[in-house]
Amino acid sequence: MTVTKKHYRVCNLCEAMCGLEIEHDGKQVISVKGDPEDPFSKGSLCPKGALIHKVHEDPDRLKVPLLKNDDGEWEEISWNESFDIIGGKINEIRAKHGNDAVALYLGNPTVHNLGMMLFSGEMRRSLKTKNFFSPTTMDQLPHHFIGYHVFGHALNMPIPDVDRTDYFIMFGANPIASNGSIMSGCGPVEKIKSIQGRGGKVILFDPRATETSRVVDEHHFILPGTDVFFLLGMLQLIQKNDWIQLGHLKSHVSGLEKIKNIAEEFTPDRVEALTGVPAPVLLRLTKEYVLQDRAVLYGRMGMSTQEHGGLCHWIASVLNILTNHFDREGGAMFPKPAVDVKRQKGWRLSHGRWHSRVRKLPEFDGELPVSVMAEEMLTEGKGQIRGLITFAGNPALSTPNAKRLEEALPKLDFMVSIDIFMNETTKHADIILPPPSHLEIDHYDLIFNHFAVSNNAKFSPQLFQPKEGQKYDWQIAKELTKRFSKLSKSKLSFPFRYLNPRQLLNLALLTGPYGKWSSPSRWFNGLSLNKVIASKHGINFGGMKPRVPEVLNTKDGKIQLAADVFLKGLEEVKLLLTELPEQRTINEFQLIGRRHLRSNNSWMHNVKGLVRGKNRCTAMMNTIDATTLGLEDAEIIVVQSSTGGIEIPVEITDNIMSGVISIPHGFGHGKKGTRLSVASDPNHAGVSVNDITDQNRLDKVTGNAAFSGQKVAVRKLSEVEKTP
Ligand SMILES: Nc1nc2c(c(=O)[nH]1)N[C@H]1C(S)=C(S)[C@@H](COP(=O)(O)OP(=O)(O)OC[C@H]3O[C@@H](n4cnc5c(=O)[nH]c(N)nc54)[C@H](O)[C@@H]3O)O[C@H]1N2
Ligand SMILES: Nc1nc2c(c(=O)[nH]1)N[C@H]1C(S)=C(S)[C@@H](COP(=O)(O)OP(=O)(O)OC[C@H]3O[C@@H](n4cnc5c(=O)[nH]c(N)nc54)[C@H](O)[C@@H]3O)O[C@H]1N2
Ligand code: SF4
Ligand SMILES: [Mo]
Repeated sequence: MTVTKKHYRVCNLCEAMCGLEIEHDGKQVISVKGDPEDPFSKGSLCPKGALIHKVHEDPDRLKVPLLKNDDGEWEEISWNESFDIIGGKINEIRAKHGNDAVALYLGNPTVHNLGMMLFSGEMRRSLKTKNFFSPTTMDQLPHHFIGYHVFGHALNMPIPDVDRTDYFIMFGANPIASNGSIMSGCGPVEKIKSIQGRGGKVILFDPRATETSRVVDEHHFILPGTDVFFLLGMLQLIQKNDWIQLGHLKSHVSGLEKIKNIAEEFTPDRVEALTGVPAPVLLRLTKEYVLQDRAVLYGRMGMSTQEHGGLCHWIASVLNILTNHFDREGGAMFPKPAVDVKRQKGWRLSHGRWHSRVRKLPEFDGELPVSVMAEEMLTEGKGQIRGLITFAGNPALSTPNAKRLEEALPKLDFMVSIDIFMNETTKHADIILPPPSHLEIDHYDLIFNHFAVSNNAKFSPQLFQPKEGQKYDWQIAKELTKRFSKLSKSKLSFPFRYLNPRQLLNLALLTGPYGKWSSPSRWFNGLSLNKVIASKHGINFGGMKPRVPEVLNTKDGKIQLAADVFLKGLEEVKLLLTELPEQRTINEFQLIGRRHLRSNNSWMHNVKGLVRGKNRCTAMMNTIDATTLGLEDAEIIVVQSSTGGIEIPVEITDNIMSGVISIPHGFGHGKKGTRLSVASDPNHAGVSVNDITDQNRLDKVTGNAAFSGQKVAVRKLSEVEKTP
């Protein structure tokens, strides 16, 4: 008779951090449910978490290192041999061409993995390269930017207190599909319903009527890339009517005078013309927001990855601060995580210490915009990237104009990928090193607890043993670091040389804000790893508490309302507005993205249970536009941009603004050479929208990729085929 057991852990597939209750027999998973006793997630779960074991069981998942031989065929090799080859090849490139000739891309799952979070930084340091990249620069860079320039540290990112707010305005976020981003908290539907249940209101601005628009109180269409004008319109009304109330922040802000008249030209009528949002809506919402005691403005991907992403996040924070909706319950607040990465790492923060070689774009916190990666490989000269390490990333599908990167990857002298699959990126590597699955590792969320709507600590022990001899992500990073360090004449930092992830985590918890060693009064009841492990379902320390001024790391210890980078950026935008808008032709559209609850960026389409049903890789288009173009539903269209074209079925709907089309990212699995079963599934392989996104479209202030609002031309495939 098989004995079934229960295992408790945190799902590390997205930012929500749902507690899982996994029933298993020691070898196989029997069921995955939401853990009702997890004090943070209270039983919530999504289809991805419910199928987390299908990634573990996926026959396509790699388990042994693979080397591409001279004939281009894959051979199994031993772990030690692969570490030595990689060390040799990478150091050879560095010795011959300099440290910058090797680039490192740390992909999205890095931040969802304890071992990688701890050890990838060591590897980064050992490489001493200026060519470091991650999805930060096509994602949340504006959040870090205001963290740094306004509050003094890139991780000082204000989080909306959704559990206690009564008035929640969202720009460009779709939490019902994404489960919340830079707002970790499970169960978005329940959260929205409970705001409504206490008499509150939720408002959403999005060019598409999304899954989230269906549960909020008000959804307003807004033209892509114009959110900043709406926010400036709110600021104009607040300043003109003298609705400013700084509350307890009065003695903690600087720059109030400098921002006094910055929004005066953004009158409601002008804002309506720029954004498509009726002037009365701006007037009413601004008043409601100001009058509500507990209100908050929040923006996510749609507001971050657009040409004015940095300015949007700046003005949104300025608004929350000026209206007494900041550092107070129900407003935007700073979490206090049990492991404070800021304190532990003593991060050196910077902006503009060096610039990319070709386009001269500045680094931020040691990393360059991912949009320059391909050109740094393809442009000859000193400092050209000739070697690449990708760790948990699929940039051949994820990055702007990834087609160009696909051209560049085969030309590299050497490439290594640390990944669980042979996919569109890793197939280009010379060596692939596969770490264990998500159920075979210990986990603690070091990063997303910094964005959590209430403070928590939960440890997830390893459930299953990996294949014998298989190395964990952190061991791979450590082995490679040792080899790269030889050339750099550096060493692993002291604790990383001797301690494993559990020991490092224990140290961080003990010395963290709730830790046993944080003060003598906590000596008997403070936090340690043992205490967290014993709690099984996790410990919740309650909601966010006011943290200003203690949390601020700025030079004068105050909130910087008027940092120069933003003031300058705003002046440039105002200049652009003096140019006459171009007339739109019927074929011209603005492109926006899309996420779906049952997929996860570029890598979970291989789970059959998630991709069941109709093809989700479609171009959504408004019924009126489709009629004008004579299109029928599911007809193939050609979407052409400045960088290329893709063929994709159109999905005709009323749920999108006229003049806008929406295409999801992360598809394009049909490309040859992968070992993914989805590659041969014509219904779900899809096409890659990043074959047509333009790497030159950036948020000027931050350097973040500007996916939203890119101009594209749409034609019927049959018409394009007719044209010689
Ligand atoms: N057009 C467009 N492009 C976008 C976006 C968009 O909205 N529109 N979104 C952007 C955003 S926000 C992000 S975050 C990026 C994501 O882009 P990437 O950083 O490329 O991340 P993923 O696409 O999630 O790919 C993750 C990779 O990690 C592997 N992996 C999964 N788990 C592990 C693990 O535990 N260890 C290791 N070693 N590997 C693992 C997977 O097999 C996969 O290859 O895409 C960006 N690209
Ligand atoms: N199921 C699932 N969950 C995920 C992911 C996933 O791939 N699948 N990815 C994870 C990652 S890496 C991230 S970064 C988060 C992202 O989390 P979210 O930001 O919540 O998710 P998105 O679906 O990207 O939502 C962006 C919304 O912005 C809208 N939008 C586009 N352009 C504009 C604009 O100019 N203005 C306004 N106001 N809106 C605009 C889009 O229509 C879209 O609905 O999700 C995470 N969670
Ligand atoms: S919402 Fe995110 S954390 Fe929760 S189960 Fe789904 S993928 Fe996992
Ligand atoms: Mo992301």
